[in-house]
Amino acid sequence: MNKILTLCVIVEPNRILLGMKKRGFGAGKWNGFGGKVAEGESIEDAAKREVTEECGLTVESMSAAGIIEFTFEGQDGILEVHLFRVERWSGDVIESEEMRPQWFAIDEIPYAEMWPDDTFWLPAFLKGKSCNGAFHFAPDGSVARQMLKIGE
Ligand code: 6OG
Repeated sequence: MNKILTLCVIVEPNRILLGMKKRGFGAGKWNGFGGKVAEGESIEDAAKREVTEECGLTVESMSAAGIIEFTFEGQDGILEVHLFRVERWSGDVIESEEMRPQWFAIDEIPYAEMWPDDTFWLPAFLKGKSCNGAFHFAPDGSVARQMLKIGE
């Protein structure tokens, strides 16, 4: 079964806000903020809700930046992750039960402690491009196959 998720990346010209996932799927990795879309909720509303829940900020403006599908060897189902670029926000960054947020300089992104797909699409995303694609993970957690279309 397909699951629809969101992933919001909060960016400034020279830095990016990531969160260290403290528990659950992807624990121990830095990532953007996001999660599952609840029943009856729009994908945009879900994205904004997760940003507030996970790092305390209120999204003031964001734009859709592509969809990436993730599959895992030996497992049924697809994770359909909707990417958003958060351009304006308000409030203060607050650590949550799920995430420990931290700003990183654009040239110091901790790729070695992130999902391995990020090295493929995040550099283009940070240049303002849209990223659509699919990643298939091997049982050891590496990317076995990938397809990526970088847009405007
Ligand atoms: P919860 O399970 O906490 O939402 N996510 C991924 N992000 C990247 N960069 N790569 C992946 O490769 C991912 N799989 C899931 C989507 C999980 C959060 O993690 C993202 C959500 O923001 C497999 O509700």
